[in-house]
Amino acid sequence: MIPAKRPVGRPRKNWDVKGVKGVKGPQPTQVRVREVLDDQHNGHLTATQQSHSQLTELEERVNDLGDSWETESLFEDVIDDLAEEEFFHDVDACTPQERVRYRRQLRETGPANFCRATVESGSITAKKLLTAFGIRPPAFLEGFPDYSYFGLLTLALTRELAKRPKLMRYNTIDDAVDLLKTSRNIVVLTGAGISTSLGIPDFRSKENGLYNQLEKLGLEIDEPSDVFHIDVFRDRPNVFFSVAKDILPTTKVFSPTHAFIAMLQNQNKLLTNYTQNIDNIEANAGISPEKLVQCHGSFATATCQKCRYQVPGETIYPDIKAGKIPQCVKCTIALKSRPIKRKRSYNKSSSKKSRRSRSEDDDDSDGQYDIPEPGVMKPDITFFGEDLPDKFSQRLGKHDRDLVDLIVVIGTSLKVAPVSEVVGFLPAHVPQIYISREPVSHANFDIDLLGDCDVVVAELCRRAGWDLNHKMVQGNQRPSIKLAEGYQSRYYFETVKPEIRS
Ligand code: CNA
Repeated sequence: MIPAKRPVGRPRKNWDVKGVKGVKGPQPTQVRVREVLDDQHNGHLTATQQSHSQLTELEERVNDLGDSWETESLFEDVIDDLAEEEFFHDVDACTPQERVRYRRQLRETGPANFCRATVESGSITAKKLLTAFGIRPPAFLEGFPDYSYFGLLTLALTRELAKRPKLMRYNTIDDAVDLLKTSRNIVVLTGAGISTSLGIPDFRSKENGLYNQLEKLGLEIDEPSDVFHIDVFRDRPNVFFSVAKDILPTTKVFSPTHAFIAMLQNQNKLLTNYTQNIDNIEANAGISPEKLVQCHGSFATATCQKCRYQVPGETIYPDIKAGKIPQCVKCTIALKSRPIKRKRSYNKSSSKKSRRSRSEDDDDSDGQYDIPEPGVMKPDITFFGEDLPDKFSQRLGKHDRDLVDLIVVIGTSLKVAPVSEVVGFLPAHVPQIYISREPVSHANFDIDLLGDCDVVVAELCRRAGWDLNHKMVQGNQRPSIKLAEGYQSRYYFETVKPEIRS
């Protein structure tokens, strides 16, 4: 069965609990972690005995790494908020070189030997070692003894080992270019970042991302992703329609990155473009429907949530642009011919309706008459909590897995499952290139090309001798490129304005 779309690392929530906007301070899990640690701290063991028994426990835990992923539940809920693929300057952190060394040592020696050689030998604290794996020591553990960090460290090691190991023979930009030139079956996995240069905001970019904008709208939601959750849509479609106009595709243009993918297709190198985007801009660039999997559907069509009547997406664009909830025309016509019935009298027991049944109810609950309402038209995009189209898992598992010879991931934070799991699902020996503004901490790519994807793909094409003919790419464009400190396969690209010759 295809798993439903969900934000990575977030458990399904109880939607009946209403969130409080902008809640700050320790979350329930963090408070629980602190309680557990307080209990341990105030217990009968002396600090030395405690530390010794905890070290043995750490060794046991790491020997057990395969099973611990599911069971380290206390820290599991907080680890996503602590994991950042950047260096910490405000805490005692490992240097970039130490990070690379520790990560390699973990893979080469195995987790038990690794713990013996590091925390157990006293050469480094668990607190500092966390930073080698991109985990910021959490504020709620501050002041506790070092063994308090063991649970988190175990999870950090588990996460690291669960990642696909990097292929050490691919490191440079020219390696990336050679891979593009020699590969015949490229899987390109794209996200919202490939459309931001066209003015369509992504979700998570700090300044312009949609999630950042939501705070200003004052919506009653727990988390920004709730705007796109099917349960919230069924209950309060206005939440989605209050932001839908911002991601509505209104343009027939496409970005240089879309043009790059179309170019790979025209060179018979594109196996499949898995896009998480719903803007359908791939069509504008000429990417063929046979080569395209719109993992999260698109605005191209819309369906009535009551009678399942489907219309071309553009039919409901005027309502979306006006911030209105589009209603089904078929239901409207059918309902006009139905007689209006008088309601049953109020009955306490029948007032306890489920959330679901309330949302589908026809009743005008304030009035005396049963006034039926037409269904809400939902664009056929996959909301959180909904299954992905069958084509996603069928093409991936039954077709692409055996054929793919290069994976290129562009403009996605890889924070939405199950698409985020594609890179781990495809064979680990197939080279992987990541192109986006920021690195990710939960996957290991062979080469990271960081910066504006339009700039990166233009440079790759220039080096490959391919003509990426697009008006947003200047012929004499040359980015400035820097190797990231401590890495041999991570590059930062910065746009350099082309020289204007008089
Ligand atoms: P995301 O989590 O917002 O990640 C986007 C990533 O792209 C971030 O890491 C950005 O740093 C990066 N990025 C942004 N602009 C650029 C750029 N110009 N060059 C390089 N990198 C850039 O979005 P994801 O796609 O990872 O998440 C999947 C969601 C987003 C899907 O469910 C989509 O439906 C949804 N979405 C789609 C669109 C669209 O169709 N255009 C827009 C907004 C959201």
